[in-house]
Amino acid sequence: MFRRAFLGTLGRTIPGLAVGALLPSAFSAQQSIGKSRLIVRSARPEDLETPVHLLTTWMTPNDLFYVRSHFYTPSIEPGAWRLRVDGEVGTPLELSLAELRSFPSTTLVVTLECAGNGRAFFDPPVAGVQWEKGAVGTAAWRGVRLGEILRKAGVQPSTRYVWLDGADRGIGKAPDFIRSVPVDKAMHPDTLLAYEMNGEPLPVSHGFPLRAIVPGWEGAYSVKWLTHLQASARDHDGAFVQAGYRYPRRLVSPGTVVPPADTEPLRGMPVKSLITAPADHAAVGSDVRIVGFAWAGEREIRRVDVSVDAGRTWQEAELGRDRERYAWRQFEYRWRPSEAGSYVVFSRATDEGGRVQPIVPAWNPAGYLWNAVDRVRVNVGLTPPAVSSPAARAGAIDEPGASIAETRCTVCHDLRLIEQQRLDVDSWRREVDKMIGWGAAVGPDEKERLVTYLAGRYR
Ligand code: HEC
Ligand SMILES: Nc1nc2c(c(=O)[nH]1)N[C@H]1C(S)=C(S)[C@@H](COP(=O)(O)O)O[C@H]1N2
Ligand SMILES: [Mo]
Repeated sequence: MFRRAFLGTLGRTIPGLAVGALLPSAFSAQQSIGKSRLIVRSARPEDLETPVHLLTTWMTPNDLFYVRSHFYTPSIEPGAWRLRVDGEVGTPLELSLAELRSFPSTTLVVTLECAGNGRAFFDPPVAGVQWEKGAVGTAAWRGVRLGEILRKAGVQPSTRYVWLDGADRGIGKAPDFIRSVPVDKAMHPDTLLAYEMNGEPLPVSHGFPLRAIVPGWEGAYSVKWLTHLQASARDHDGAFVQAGYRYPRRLVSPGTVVPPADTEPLRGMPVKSLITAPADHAAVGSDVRIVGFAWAGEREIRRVDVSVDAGRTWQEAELGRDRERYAWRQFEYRWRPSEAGSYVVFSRATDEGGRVQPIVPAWNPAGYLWNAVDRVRVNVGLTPPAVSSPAARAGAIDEPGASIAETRCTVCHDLRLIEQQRLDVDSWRREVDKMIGWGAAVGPDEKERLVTYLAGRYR
């Protein structure tokens, strides 16, 4: 039946007071120890995905929780760390960790999901970390209400947004990661400044010593390594507010380049479900537990339906007892197949507002909010043919092109960030231009050769 994790046994202890003394490299090495079962989309910066078959409990242990960091993980000395609160406030504040911990605390179980979770499934492919299904997890976050700190600072009625900034800095000339939360959501009693995750101090990868938790909204609102809150009468004008985390206002043809003016910021999250067992291509017997999770941002899950015949008929799954407003709900459907064969199993969630998962999610240029009806193929009493791994990518391996990529493109990050993309020439040219803008030293004579090489090799 449904299994629940015990708070006390989750994750690993992070020696919060000692970490500040370590060098940044030692830091990341220490972090990856506990995360060894995750899929490395990039080691530097750290983008780690949870294999979905490991999501067996309602609460995700810290060492299995996905990590999404745009830039290098900052090293913070907790004794010297302060949170600045200023802008449209009567009394600017500078709070130490001890001062923050002296406010009344609140604990909420919240599912956090990256807006780009499922990006790998969009067609045509889009640039970005190629997350499959596991950039999502659920934890108990303990901290102080953001609204309480803002009130303490005497937040002014002129405030319409609260800007959140963390200690990480853009690599090269890449812009700083700053996010802007509309004041109603910032003042909502469920929006937290969290210093604990599943009963432990925040792990470094998850934002030690303090992060925002903006429940029911895509993960990028939950800014890690917080150092600065600024109340403002206007929205922030940085790239992570005006260009990133935005969605086309209208349905666009796949492949369209959409100017920022035709987009709006992502706010809540769509309805979604995920089958965690059986695994895709698993061999199963005659009594199968089909289990997974369903979530819908700020909304509750009303039901989950499962199909074991590729969508011809649907049966309602049982929902787990563990429930919290912003947390996913486990589902289970007991299936007793009577005939051997290869079956396609679907899960489809419906939320309290009647929203249902689509078969085909809307394509969008950044590959956000993938929420298709989930599916796995399973084999009942058959020995399936070995699934051949995708053929090595075709395309000329142009040696000079490869050496340009080696020398120019791995200065700031893992080559994996490049190898996982599947882009055409125009999309690769846009990526290379973006990287040149951020400081990649690609000579004018090198650029087209590099673009041709990348588009031939990684498409
Ligand atoms: C000055 C530092 C720097 C250099 C040099 C650099 N990149 Fe990047 N690149 C970044 C950063 C920072 C990210 C991660 C951004 C994020 O996660 O939001 C990134 C991410 C990427 C991604 C993932 C998609 C995306 O846009 O986030 C691709 C693809 C990529 N780089 C390609 C390249 C190529 C090709 C080169 C060589 C021409 C290159 N990079 C050189 C800084 C750099
Ligand atoms: N300072 C900072 N906060 C950040 C990020 C970041 O790169 N820098 N990534 C955001 C994104 S895109 C997501 S999905 C979540 C991921 O949180 P996690 O790494 O704890 O899973 O953190 C958000 N907070
Ligand atoms: Mo994200």
